[in-house]
Amino acid sequence: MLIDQLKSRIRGFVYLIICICLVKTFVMYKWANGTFYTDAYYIRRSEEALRANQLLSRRYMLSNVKLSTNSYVKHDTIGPTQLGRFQRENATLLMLVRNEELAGALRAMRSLEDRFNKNYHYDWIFLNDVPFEDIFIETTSAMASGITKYAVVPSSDWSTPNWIDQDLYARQREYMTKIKVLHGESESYRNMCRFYSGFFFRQEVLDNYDYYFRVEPDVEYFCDFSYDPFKIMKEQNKKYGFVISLHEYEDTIPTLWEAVDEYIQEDEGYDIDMENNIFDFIIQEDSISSAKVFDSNSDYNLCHFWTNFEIADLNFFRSDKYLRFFNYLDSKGGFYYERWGDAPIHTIAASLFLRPDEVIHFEQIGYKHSPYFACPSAYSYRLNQRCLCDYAGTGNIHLEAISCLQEWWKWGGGKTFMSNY
Ligand SMILES: Nc1nc2c(ncn2[C@@H]2O[C@H](COP(=O)(O)OP(=O)(O)O)[C@@H](O)[C@H]2O)c(=O)[nH]1
Ligand SMILES: [Mg+2]
Repeated sequence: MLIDQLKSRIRGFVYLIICICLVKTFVMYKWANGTFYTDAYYIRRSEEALRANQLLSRRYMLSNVKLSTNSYVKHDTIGPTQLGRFQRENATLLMLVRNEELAGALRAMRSLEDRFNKNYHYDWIFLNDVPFEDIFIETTSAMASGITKYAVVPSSDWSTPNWIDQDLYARQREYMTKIKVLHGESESYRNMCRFYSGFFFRQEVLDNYDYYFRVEPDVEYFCDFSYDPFKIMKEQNKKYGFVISLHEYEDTIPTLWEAVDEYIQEDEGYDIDMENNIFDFIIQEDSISSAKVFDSNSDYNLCHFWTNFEIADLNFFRSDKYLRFFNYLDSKGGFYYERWGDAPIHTIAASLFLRPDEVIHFEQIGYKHSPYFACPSAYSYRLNQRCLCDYAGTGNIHLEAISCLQEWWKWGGGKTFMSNY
């Protein structure tokens, strides 16, 4: 009897040991395979991680909007409530483009759609000097979240006027090629620059719009937009908006300033209000730092807004002031005999006819047009808006001597801080 009891105890003990060993093996196996943790454990850990990173979380930051300490844009115009999905201004996205640039056009569209337009569905307008191919129309329409429109530029807006001396024009192109001016030989590039200087805003397809946003193939927008730039333009009565400003190659505009100077004299203050305009931003006198690196042979310091990004009030370009100015410059033939770009033309016009507060530097928009880019300087903003740019990387225009942002801060619209509002 006693022996039976003893046997049963020993058996029980052995079973217990076996059970302990089995559990231990199971636990060690799970541990070794990383499957030991339970769902509850993971949930707890992720909650901890979430709490620890709340300061960096997008939702948290958006609900406590403080985008940048350096913003020009008023605090109350930014934020999720302003992403009012379908509230649009009377505006369009605009791309002048060639059929063969389709891939780059789609890349640029995708970037702008993902970062901005998917929330607004602004129309896209495509212009070309020849008809668009079906594949172009089909694929860009598919990429757009808004309506797409396509128009061919009339040849009268895209050709040398009959008063241009063709022999002189040919000799000048040859000369510009010889001295290695970028696009020095190109006739189409000159047509494009003249078109963007004096004709794009007169295209019928743009007639019913007030604002436009110029887009070029292969550009990239680095950050989620934190506001609708068209809304800012409208609410703050801005006529012209830029992201990058830099110095122009003087070889492309050797006599431009001479013509501008003549125009200013002839105007005698009729259109140009020297007391209130932004003239100081573009003149050499008293220019600071970087301008000295890019010394100019005229009073023009060569600063211009880089017009491959441009958001503007079309009515500024449609105005008699602007048209008079353009016609005067056009009559000099410099778009063809030299290679005047639309960027210095737009910039000089804005500096002559607008007040500093009518031009806005969109410093929150991350943007790249090779070889330069602009990347918002505030780290918190870059996190918040999921920016894909390397602020310290090569090509950040604001870290390069060629930039004119310092001139803009000092002589143009200045630098306004959020705390100033
Ligand atoms: N349809 C058309 N578009 C052009 C032509 N030349 C330039 N463009 C467009 O005009 C814009 C500026 O031209 P681009 O070559 O990018 O000049 P860059 O930015 O100064 O190097 C881009 O949107 C081009 O697609 C042309 O001959 N025909
Ligand atoms: Mg370009």
